[in-house]
Amino acid sequence: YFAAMKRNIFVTGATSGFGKAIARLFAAHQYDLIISGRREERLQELKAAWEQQYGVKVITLCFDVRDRDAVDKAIGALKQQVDKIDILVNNAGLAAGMAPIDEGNVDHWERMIDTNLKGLLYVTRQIAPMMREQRCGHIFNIGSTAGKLAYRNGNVYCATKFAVDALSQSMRIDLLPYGIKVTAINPGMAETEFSVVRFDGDAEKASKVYEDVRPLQAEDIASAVFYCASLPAHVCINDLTMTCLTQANAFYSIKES
Ligand code: NDP
Ligand code: 8X3
Repeated sequence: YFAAMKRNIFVTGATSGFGKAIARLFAAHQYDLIISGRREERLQELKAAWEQQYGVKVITLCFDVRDRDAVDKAIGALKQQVDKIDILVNNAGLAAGMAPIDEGNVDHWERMIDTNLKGLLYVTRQIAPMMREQRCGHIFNIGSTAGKLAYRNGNVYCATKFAVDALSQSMRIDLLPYGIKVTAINPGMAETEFSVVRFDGDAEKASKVYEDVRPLQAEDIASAVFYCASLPAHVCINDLTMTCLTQANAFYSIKES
């Protein structure tokens, strides 16, 4: 009976950074996991480690969120294995490059729009009807301080996160008649693989982003998500913006003294 009551969480982009920390924290609290990403090896490693360490069930789904058919196929197969999804975390995302608008790389732009925006939509379109059927559920969208205030050379990345902000607001309205919560989590600078990805593997350039600051860590974001997910049924945190102590917003931060 208790096995049937067990809660689960589906985290996209769980092979690294926030997604990995979120999945681990929920596993530690006995949630079954559905974890996704493109790196199959990492998914398998995490599944083996967490099933052993936490005694939870971990389903891995290896797909690219930009590939609509792959999303539909993977989640279609998932629906044969689980009969509910308690929590969805739309986390998979990235920044590619950081250039003024007149010099931007159009391939970078498309990668960000396809991942951060269309990928989030493809996954949500599959999972939201399940939650509607269940008459409950909780969707987290990982936005950013970059989705609240634009910064220099942030242009398209900021635009995708502004769009996520709009989607979180609108999804909440659409889904609240069915008891589904929608929470936007908007972190500021956090040390993950984010900047290494943004600067195409240039570790030195990436580490410069966090020079003289004590950035958020992935575990900080995981704690915030867990807090929001642990509130009573009638309470929803709609929008949570979090930064490290020396950052005020996407535009303004100071050096650690
Ligand atoms: P990481 O690079 O550490 O993690 C990104 C995750 O997204 C990886 O697991 C990656 O998995 C997955 N991912 C990326 N592209 C795709 C894709 N096309 N299909 C499937 N999965 C994909 O970065 P973060 O943890 O920092 O980023 C997570 C989210 O947080 C992003 O949406 C980012 O924009 C946002 N964010 C980050 C901040 C930061 O400063 N770090 C601050 C605010 C928001 P794989 O490569 O295996 O596919
Ligand atoms: C990622 C953090 O500072 O590049 O959303 O906007 S930042």
